[in-house]
Amino acid sequence: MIALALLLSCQPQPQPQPEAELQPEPEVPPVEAVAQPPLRVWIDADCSAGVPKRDIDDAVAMIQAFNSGELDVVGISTVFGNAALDDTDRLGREVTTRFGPATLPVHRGAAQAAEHDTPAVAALIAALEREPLTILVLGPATNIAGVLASRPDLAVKMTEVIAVAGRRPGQRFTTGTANAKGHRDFNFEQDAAAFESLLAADVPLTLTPWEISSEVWITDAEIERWAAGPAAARWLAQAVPSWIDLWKERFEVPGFNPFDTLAVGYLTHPQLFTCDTHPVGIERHPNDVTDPAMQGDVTSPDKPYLLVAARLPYTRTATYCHTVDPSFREVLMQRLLVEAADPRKP
Ligand SMILES: [Ca+2]
Repeated sequence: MIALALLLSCQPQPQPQPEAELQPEPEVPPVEAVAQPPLRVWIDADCSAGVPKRDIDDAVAMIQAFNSGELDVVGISTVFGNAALDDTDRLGREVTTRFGPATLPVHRGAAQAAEHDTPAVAALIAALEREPLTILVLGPATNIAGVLASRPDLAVKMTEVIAVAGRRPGQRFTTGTANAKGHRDFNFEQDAAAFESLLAADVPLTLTPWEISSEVWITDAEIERWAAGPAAARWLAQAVPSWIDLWKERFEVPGFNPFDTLAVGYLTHPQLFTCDTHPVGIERHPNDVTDPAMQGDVTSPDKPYLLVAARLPYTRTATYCHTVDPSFREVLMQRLLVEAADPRKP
């Protein structure tokens, strides 16, 4: 500051000019907003839309991503989870072929936990060798763990991994008043070792867990708008009935939480998300299963939990997104109801 003051004091003072010599001020062209280039992302998904009573959210999230100009989806990999791999692979291809970019490749991944020798792992390795990528993990993290197992050096090419998993210590995933039994942390529990390797690799990890998606509801009113919308939304509307019926019957709620769409929304509309970065770790605690139909294995006295909290004793951290602005549902709807950006698509 002192140097600047000295410099100014040494500048010659401007002399007053005769009025006739004054030139009109040149017009300053308006500053145009510079659009960010789209974020290059890889989507790993367990798409089960249309399989009776199985989740539709992967398909919703994929279409949401395809219709988001903020994102450039460069690859899709499929993984077991919401349904068997034969179904998730077939449906991942169908959604991509119908509604994704024309040349977007789909790669078959793991059929079970710890299966790493797959075309999906090879393709993701090749993609990361070419460029850094943001990775959306919408199912079990098995395929990503496969990359890290054979090519740990590629962790630095993972710009950010966004996974649909995690919880606060002691938190139960309950829906409605009829569901005291709660859900399991499905993606995490399908392959806890995969998440262990994600934590060990120290890739930037963001979680859009059950807590945040439980704030967003897709009800009959939204599905009626899908049914009257463009081809992708109509396809979702014909696939969703048995899924929403399951929620109505089982949990006595009028709709369902579109889990995986929060991961995509975190990338496209971060201003709507409230997230905190806290220590993250995997701990074994008593099994919270009370209903095997809802929560899986009842035989083990304990099970692993992916936990995030300020008070946990870990140096490894993750960004945990817990609150989303209520406007997110309409943001999501607009992404599903927009006409396909690719004119080659219906
Ligand atoms: Ca999923």
